[in-house]
Amino acid sequence: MVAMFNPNGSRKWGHSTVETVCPLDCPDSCSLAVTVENGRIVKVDGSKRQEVTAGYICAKVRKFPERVYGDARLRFPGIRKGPKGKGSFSRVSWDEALDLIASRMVEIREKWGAEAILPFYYGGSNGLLTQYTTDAELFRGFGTSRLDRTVCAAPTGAAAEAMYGKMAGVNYLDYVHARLIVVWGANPSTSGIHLVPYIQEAQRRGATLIVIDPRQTPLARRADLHLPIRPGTDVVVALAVHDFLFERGLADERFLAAHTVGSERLRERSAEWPIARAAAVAGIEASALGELADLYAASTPAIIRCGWGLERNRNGGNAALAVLALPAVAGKFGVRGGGYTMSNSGAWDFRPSDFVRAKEPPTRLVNMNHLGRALLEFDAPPVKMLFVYNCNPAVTMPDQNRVLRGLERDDLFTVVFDQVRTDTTAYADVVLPATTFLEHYDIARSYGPPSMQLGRPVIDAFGEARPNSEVFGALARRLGLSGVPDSQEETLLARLGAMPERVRNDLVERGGAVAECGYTPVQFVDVFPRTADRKVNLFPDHLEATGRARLYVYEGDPASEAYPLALISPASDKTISSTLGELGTRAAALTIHPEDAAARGIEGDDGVRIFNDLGELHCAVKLSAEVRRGVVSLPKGLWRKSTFNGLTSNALVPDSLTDFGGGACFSDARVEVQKLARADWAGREVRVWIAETSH
Ligand SMILES: Nc1nc2c(c(=O)[nH]1)N[C@H]1C(S)=C(S)[C@@H](COP(=O)(O)OP(=O)(O)OC[C@H]3O[C@@H](n4cnc5c(=O)[nH]c(N)nc54)[C@H](O)[C@@H]3O)O[C@H]1N2
Ligand SMILES: Nc1nc2c(c(=O)[nH]1)N[C@H]1C(S)=C(S)[C@@H](COP(=O)(O)OP(=O)(O)OC[C@H]3O[C@@H](n4cnc5c(=O)[nH]c(N)nc54)[C@H](O)[C@@H]3O)O[C@H]1N2
Ligand code: SF4
Ligand SMILES: [Mo]
Repeated sequence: MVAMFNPNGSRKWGHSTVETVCPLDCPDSCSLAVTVENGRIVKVDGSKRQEVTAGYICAKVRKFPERVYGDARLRFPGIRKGPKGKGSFSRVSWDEALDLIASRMVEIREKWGAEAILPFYYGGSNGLLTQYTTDAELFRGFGTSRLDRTVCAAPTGAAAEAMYGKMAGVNYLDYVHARLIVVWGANPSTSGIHLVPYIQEAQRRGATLIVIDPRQTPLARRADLHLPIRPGTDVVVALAVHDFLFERGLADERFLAAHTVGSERLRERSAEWPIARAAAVAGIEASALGELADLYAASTPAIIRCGWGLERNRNGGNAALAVLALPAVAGKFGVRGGGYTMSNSGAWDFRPSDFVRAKEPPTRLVNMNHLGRALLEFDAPPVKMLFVYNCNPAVTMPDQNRVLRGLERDDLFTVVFDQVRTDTTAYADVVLPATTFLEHYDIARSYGPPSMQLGRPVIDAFGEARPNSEVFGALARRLGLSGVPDSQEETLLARLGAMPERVRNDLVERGGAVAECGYTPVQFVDVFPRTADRKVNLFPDHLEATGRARLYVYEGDPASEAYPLALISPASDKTISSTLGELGTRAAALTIHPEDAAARGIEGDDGVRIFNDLGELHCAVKLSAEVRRGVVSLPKGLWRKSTFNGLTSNALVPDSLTDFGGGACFSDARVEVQKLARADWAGREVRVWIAETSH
């Protein structure tokens, strides 16, 4: 039956081009054309099936065959044979590996209770079949601890949910109609490349472009106005625009009365932030902030592309609220090319977790940003088994040193299920090989331009790799949980069966084509808030109860005299989070403003030591005014091999949480930087890390 989805797949001989989709954690969800020759992938490229993809994709995924067939790929299940962290394994069969995991799960449940097992997963593969299917049936059915998946989009998601009920955002296609585009804490030139041509076309048609980012991103260079604010100050910048709108009588009182609640309380809080005060806190010229307010008030259609850069700090939830409130207060909805774009993943009429049959048990909920604490400090019960999939927490979670100390625990049984050998698999007791999206079925739901597409295997599974759905299904069967499918085809059919009929038909009848692709809703014409009263909640005070936040209140900057520099870690064009980092061949460099470097006697060919009370990191340095003074930047997604001493920026990131939403505070790392004596980085460590990168 499933063959119908896969007319060309896994062909052993001959040449074919198969249509599928990229499910990586990127907003674009490109439609792909994959060329296969004699059962081997020879080319991955964009297809035109999805309008926004328009036949081109990023360089990362064009290189994906190097990952599929690369040296780092896991071929077989393995059991640890050396110390934790070393990553050496003896090959075992799937049956041996799964029997061992199942028997450990039973033993742990008997001795400590099932809550001593912690599943740990995130967006490695963002599809609807690679998570919330048999994995959820297994872990819910067994009664393990639950994971609060907060590492990304937690504060922005909480804000968008509370304020708008995650109303659908503006499609990329509609950006050409805007007269003003504000790119706020987003860097689409790297992190969602298909938006860029629409912004450029709007500019050709005369639109004004404003970028709000501590770095001079490629779009900031082409913008009419760039506000290089200090990280974590977005909330006061947005409140100053609100204050300007309210005080000058430029707020859209008719819209506020008809479609919102809470504007008076927002107005009170924004009154604290006149432009001069906000500009001083944000470290920008008051005139530039005034210009933002003026232009935003005066331009229609005006659109805000809100990214995730603004959420990754202690003020991140309030920043998202204050930014998303702007189109409501300024009356920017109701026209094509006006409104906002945030994540669209919540814009569908269902949530993936709705499809899980097993009820969610009321077990311990662990905030994933506290992984290190969970492993080292939790008792009642302690974490005795960690089951990692779709995630690389040894490098991607806050407070890396604490995470690594936790992973080193001898009495912790760690399973890591991944496609390649990563910094996390090095700590596994059992390692399991996963298929890539070119070897299994998936359903990719975009969080950028609204689309849903069927992904299908274009080659046979590499080595003994297996899809998530089958592995968790097989474990469920061993543990006596009934009714859990253990083939990916069954999982696919069950998911399709649970989808709204229109979406299912699009996916199936058009041979796995695109549902909703050309859907270009105008906010407040075609789509409305999905809050209980259908209004925009400008002061969702229930959020105050869920975090430590007071709404629209700025919590200050964590900088100190000892650690004055803000370290940020924006997305890089080499990796998607840490995925594809195995192909990296260059040592990472810290970008620092030339004046900050000069003040510390640092020159371009030096090594640097970046440090705070949590740890220190040694790496190369790049002097550039693309970061503002007081801010330093290292790429997101680094592997341990990328730096001289085997740590990533997360070694300097506190595991404190955002004002609400429980999010990660990656941009709250405050550090000092010193020149590294050459002798320090000409040592053995350097050779090891650099040598490993040069395959
Ligand atoms: N190539 C590539 N693409 C990706 C990813 C990747 O790793 N690589 N990751 C994917 C994922 S998981 C996500 S969540 C998205 C993220 O997509 P984006 O939000 O676009 O990416 P980021 O790089 O996290 O942050 C965007 C910008 O915010 C800036 N920034 C940092 N701190 C602040 C701040 O406090 N305020 C403001 N205004 N700006 C700030 C950074 O300098 C950066 O340029 O991208 C996805 N796409
Ligand atoms: N310093 C700093 N750290 C950050 C961020 C930052 O801005 N700064 N950004 C954060 C953000 S936005 C995010 S989203 C997180 C992401 O962090 P993670 O969730 O850890 O994502 P990845 O690093 O991409 O790791 C995903 C892993 O899943 C594996 N995988 C992919 N598909 C499958 C599959 O089908 N089955 C199995 N079993 N495995 C699979 C991949 O091979 C990869 O190793 O990182 C966060 N970390
Ligand atoms: S990572 Fe993003 S841009 Fe690259 S192919 Fe996938 S969806 Fe497209
Ligand atoms: Mo993310």
